[in-house]
Amino acid sequence: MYICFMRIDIITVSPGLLESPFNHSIIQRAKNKGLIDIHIHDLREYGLGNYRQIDDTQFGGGAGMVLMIKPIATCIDQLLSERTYDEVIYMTPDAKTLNQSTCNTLSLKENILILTGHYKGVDQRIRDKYITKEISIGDYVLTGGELAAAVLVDSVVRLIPGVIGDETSALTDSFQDNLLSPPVYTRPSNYEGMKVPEVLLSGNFPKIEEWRSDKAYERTQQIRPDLLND
Ligand code: 6GU
Repeated sequence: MYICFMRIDIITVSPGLLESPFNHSIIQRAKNKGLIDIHIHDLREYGLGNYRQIDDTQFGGGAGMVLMIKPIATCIDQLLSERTYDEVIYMTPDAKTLNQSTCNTLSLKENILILTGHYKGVDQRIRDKYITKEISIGDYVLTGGELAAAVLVDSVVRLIPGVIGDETSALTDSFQDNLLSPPVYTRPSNYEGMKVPEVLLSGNFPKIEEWRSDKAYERTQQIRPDLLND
């Protein structure tokens, strides 16, 4: 039995965007196994007045709506009154980029709260008061933080023991050693004259390891030389 258990709460204005990623494949299986527990909170339910208002125009002028303090604060305060969170994360393009090292660290946490933004983002005071970590998933802009949150959750959850079938596979991923993965092959060993490298068929495992490590280094040198300098 695995003793590991992680609870993830996500605050969003578009719960529907998170349905599919968390209800299929490996993440769903992790939920069914009781390894993780994901709770989605619809910010609209904390909206103000009859129209359940959650956003407003920004002070100082400019296009785009900003998510207001009150609905988010009410939602976060309620969650904080129920349990302690190891991290309160805000998904936003104006943050440090997610990498494997951050995923590894987060996979060891028990309770994580994720806030996703929309429109122009959230009132800065929410970030100042509640957020312990801000994460972007890359140097491009998405319509909202939901898909980024799905990426974050997927990359973290798969590292929890028991989530992926093959215990060692998460540790031999690309990036775990700052190297890209070497090429992989399966049957047939000869496809229309395109042959699998001989060494992989040799059964000589030290040689195979050496070949893989050489190829990983070669590939990294070619495609992501920046990783070798980190
Ligand atoms: Cl976390 N949010 C949005 N809206 N766009 C992004 C992002 C996050 N990361 C990269 N682009």
